[in-house]
Amino acid sequence: MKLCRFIAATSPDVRIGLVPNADIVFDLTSVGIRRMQGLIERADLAGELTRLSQAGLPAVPLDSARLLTPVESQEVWAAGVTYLRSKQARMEESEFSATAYDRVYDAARPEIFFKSLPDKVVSPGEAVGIRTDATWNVPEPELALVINSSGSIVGFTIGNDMSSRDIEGENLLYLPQAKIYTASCAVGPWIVVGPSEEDVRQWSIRLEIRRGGDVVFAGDTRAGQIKRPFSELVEYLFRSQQFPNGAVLLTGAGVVPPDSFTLEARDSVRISISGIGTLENPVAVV
Ligand code: DO4
Ligand code: MG
Repeated sequence: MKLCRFIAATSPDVRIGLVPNADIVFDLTSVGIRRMQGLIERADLAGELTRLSQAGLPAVPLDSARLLTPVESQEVWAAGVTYLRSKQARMEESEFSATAYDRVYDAARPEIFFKSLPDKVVSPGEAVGIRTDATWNVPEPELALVINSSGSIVGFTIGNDMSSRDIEGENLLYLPQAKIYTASCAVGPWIVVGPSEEDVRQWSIRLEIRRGGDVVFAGDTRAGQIKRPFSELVEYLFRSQQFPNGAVLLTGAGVVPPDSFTLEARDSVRISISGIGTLENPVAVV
């Protein structure tokens, strides 16, 4: 079952939707559900969504709905160096920081960093940004965990942790500038509720970058390559920190384009995760 935020063709209001199949979205706003927050906090969320899907609610065709990011009021955080590929790429990118990446991959404490305020998250179809002062920019295709205020994982979505590799590579202390800037984080298209971690680890993650009509990069990995259990990442995120609105945690990138590749304005970034769907965004200079 998939939960989304959307705008219908008939009105500019933001609605909460339930997507039971590839064709339609049930309008939960019709039964007074105007925010996801309350639903996400429910202990019986999957059961409640099943009940709502059988309640005969008004529906609109999915292809007529404009999907918004499912991030409503949660901070977005990100884990790093959770895949061997990420560790290798970053060690190659920076002699200066290589030891730090090598150490954090094996350390008990994971790398976790703040990524975005909810209001700054980019929706499907909106442009993600590349910085004017960066020369080496890449998308990072990441499985995202949707976590409620008690620290329980309630669903999964797709995140793009846009990154400026030349800034990150110059000095690790520049990481916030390489990672946090206008339109540097896209999340969507919806939240998949129900699967277990065991199921999710079977999912494939694909990154495709198009320029003009051509695919200029494509690469794949599996969520099963994430080194740490999801519960470990969430446990560290919630240590000595409260999230009254819940949180979204990107779980790291396992697909990294070759060092010769950098994004250009008007490229299109498509991230597909087999159990979720596709998050697609054009690229713009910000
Ligand atoms: O430490 C650099 C960032 C790591 C990251 O974003 C990732 O591995 O996905
Ligand atoms: Mg990342």
